[in-house]
Amino acid sequence: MAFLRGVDSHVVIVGCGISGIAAAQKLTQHGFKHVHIIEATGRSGGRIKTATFGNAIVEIGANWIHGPSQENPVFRLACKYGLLEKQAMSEENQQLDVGGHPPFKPNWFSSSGNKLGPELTEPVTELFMNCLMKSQEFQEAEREPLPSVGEFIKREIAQDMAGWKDDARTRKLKLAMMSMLLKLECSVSGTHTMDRVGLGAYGLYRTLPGLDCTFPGGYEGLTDAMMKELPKGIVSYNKPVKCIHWCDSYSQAASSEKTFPVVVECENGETFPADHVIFTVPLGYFKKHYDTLLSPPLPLSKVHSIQRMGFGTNNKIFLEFEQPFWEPDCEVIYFVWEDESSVVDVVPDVQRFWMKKLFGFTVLKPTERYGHVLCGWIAGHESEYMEFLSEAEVKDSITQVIRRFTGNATITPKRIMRSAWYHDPYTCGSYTYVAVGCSGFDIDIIAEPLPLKESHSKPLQVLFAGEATHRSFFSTTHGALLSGWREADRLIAHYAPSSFSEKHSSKL
Ligand code: 6YU
Repeated sequence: MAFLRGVDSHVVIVGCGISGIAAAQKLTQHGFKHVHIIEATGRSGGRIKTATFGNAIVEIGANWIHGPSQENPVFRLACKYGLLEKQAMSEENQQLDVGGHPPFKPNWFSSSGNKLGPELTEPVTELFMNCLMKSQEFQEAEREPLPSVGEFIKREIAQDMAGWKDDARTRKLKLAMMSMLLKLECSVSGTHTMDRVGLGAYGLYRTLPGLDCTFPGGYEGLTDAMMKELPKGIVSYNKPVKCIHWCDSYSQAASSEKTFPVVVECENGETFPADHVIFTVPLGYFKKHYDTLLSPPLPLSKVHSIQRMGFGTNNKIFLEFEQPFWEPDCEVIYFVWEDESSVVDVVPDVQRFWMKKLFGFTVLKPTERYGHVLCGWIAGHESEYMEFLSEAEVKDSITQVIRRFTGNATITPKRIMRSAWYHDPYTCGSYTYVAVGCSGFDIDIIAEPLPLKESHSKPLQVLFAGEATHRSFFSTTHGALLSGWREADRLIAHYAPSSFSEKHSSKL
């Protein structure tokens, strides 16, 4: 039988986000001739999604390059395509190491309409950041003292409080500030509450040096530039995949010249035969559809890891104003609810008080480019509930909150727009976190190709990429990109002469 050379094999990639595009890029550059991407929606980019808001360009999905320095492939590509500003590419910017928390200049407001000064906010922030850093230290430890990051931080704060000399009012206010910082972490981790984020595995996520930067022309410029390097017509759009039939389970016409081990079936009945499929759908979508997406079904080990891993919601609310109510150098605005006198990151009555989960806003800079535009951040079930409301209802609630916190009853946003990632049918949330009870092995198991190693069937039929499959950069664009390259490399290595000779040496 003639040896099927890699370049002649048929590869179908499901999903045209950055991981799918990256896999296609690497395979086509390597000479693979039959690579095809099938995408459920009418566009490329997935969770990299840029939109216009008035005269401004805003990001509905990914916002920053986290850690823009040489080890970050998104940064390298963005530089190659000329998509970044000089300052972001400077050596100085690349060398700054801020451990994933850029030191944005804050303005703090409280629910009684007061501004909070640095004498109060700085020690609270410092204590909170110390607790957060300590939370990352248990990855190598034999045991974790508590199951979740949320419980650990709350315990650390309670222990520190024993030494506080403040009066009762200040003490209460400090705890309310801690609650706000915990809600901020819910947005960072993309979770409903930090009580769901596993303490033992929290240190798995690796930050890179470089002060986070944005794309002045929009993040989508990156995926657009990558798409331009792919052969024309490589993507079939508006074709949601219904099922991947692997293990020769789909009967193919006897007249076909060649039979394929895998057949990708779309919702519209169309089928795409393949030697290999690279599956890149978001973990949120996978959690919802894993029982019907593959036939034969996924092995139980994979199902359990998919169920165990976390995938939550983090949404943005953009607001435009005639005039700023923040200081000119302000980069982030924090809202502290003074009635939260114990450290909490969930809202008891979501329908009435969902807006209390919004920790605050980042200020879109520079003003000459954006005007006076804020981006509000809200995570969790409160964020999912917000998606059910009309934009007018969201605008009304947020306007009331801003008026209360600033003490200015006339402030009215000109324009509003919000994301709705939970109800996006092909994402079902925002990004991955390592939940309580999970470890890096769950990520490895999700990433393991089918058939599993112990099986004797033809290898590498279904491969898995996407941000959720990257052990240290899950939840990021660079994690997604690297996962796409990883799976392309796996196929390339599979057909490489050395692996060919190794596999066949016993027969020679
Ligand atoms: C980053 C950032 N950022 C904010 C918000 C979001 C995300 N991320 P894709 O989903 O792109 O592609 C899959 C495709 O599959 C898609 O096109 C689907 O339509 C398609 N599909 C699905 N089902 C299908 C079917 N049945 N058939 C066919 N096709 C199908 N990342 O680097 N910087 O600032 C942010 C942010 C609101 C929603 C982000 C950020 C995450 C990235 O956007 C995301 O990882 C990648 O784009 C995913 O690419 P992909 O190809 O895998 O999937 C300590 C510790 C804590 C750990 N966390 C640290 C925090 C870091 C995360 N950061 C944050 C947040 C922001 C602000």
